[in-house]
Amino acid sequence: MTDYELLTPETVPAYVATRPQLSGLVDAGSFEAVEVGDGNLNLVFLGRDHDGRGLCLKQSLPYVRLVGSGWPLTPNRVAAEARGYRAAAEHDADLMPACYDFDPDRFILAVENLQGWRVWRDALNGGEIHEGVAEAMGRYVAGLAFHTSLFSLGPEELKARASAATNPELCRITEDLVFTQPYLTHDNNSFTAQVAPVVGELQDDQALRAEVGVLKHRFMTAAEALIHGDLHTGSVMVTHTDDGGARGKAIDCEFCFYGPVGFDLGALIGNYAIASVRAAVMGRPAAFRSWLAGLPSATWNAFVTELRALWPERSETFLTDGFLDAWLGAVLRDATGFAGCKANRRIIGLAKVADIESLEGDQHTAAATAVLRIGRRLILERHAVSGPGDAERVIADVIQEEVGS
Ligand code: SR1
Ligand code: MG
Repeated sequence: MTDYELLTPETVPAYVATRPQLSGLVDAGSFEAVEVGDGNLNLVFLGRDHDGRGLCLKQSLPYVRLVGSGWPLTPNRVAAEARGYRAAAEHDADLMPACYDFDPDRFILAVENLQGWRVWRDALNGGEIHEGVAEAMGRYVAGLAFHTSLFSLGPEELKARASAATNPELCRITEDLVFTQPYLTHDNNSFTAQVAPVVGELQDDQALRAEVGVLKHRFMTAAEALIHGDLHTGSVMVTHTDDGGARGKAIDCEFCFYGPVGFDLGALIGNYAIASVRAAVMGRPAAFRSWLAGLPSATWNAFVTELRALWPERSETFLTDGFLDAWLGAVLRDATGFAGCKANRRIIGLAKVADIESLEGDQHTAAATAVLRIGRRLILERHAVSGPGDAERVIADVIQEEVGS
């Protein structure tokens, strides 16, 4: 039971008719919607009117959809998501869908219906190349990092924004599912008997535990900028363009809060690693695998290029070019470690990914083992990285060792 009305495909048209921001965009009378939510948390409706004009409505349930009403969760997370959309629209409207409406009473967000676009994870799992999307995500992270941080905001404004953007319930999910539970025996964990010895090694490794603690502490205390907070490849939509290129947009920013900038980059890199492992195990064509192998550099280099381009516009001029170099080094080390944590959690903890779960038998064991070995090395070796190529080498080396190609 909820104390607000949940949408159904049948009630969406009447709802659209009551919202002035939406009834001007589509014809509510002919609007038809279907529920397509396949994520872990929310209801998602995609619909179109008789002229093909579309909308996407996302409504928060008062609990975690993946688990059910036994795990209550604030539906007001949709307010965090609205904040994330607004922040992106202020500086680069092209890297997220347009956001049309936010209903704080029924916890509904209305955004652009990306008709014909696909979830990037599904495209990667299908062996599809979308050129330029990894770069677009690097620019997206850089834009947020620059425009919502001390680089652009005065000290009072920065603190006011960080304080308004606290998102404790969603952060707690990440703290537990990404940083804590995978390294302990926990009811939320699940893995096959074949993978259990590798999980055991990870959970017994005290050096690793200390480093994961350092990363968890950074996640919980480093309020550098507004970050997306859950920027895995399932939070990116992709499409091909008529000229043979591709586009990408970030979605699903309900986990956003003021955190370490490297966390979003790490989420991407960790999921690129998972995609690379899957591609190796499945024996995908060399061209696809080599494109995948270069995604960490593609995202990182685009992030750095965009940030350096914005840097002369910074308002905090006490921060020198030397500071920027030092900060980028720290972000790279954070991103590498967070990538490892994001990889490990998808094998050990709650909320797995189709990349690995759709594999069976020996393929599944080889892939899960490789992801965990990559995750461990990225966490432990992050202090020595000097560029994204170091993470790429770890991923390639482990794939060679565990998959043999
Ligand atoms: C209980 S929520 C599980 C996961 O879904 C979201 O996409 C986040 O990744 C979260 O950790
Ligand atoms: Mg999500």
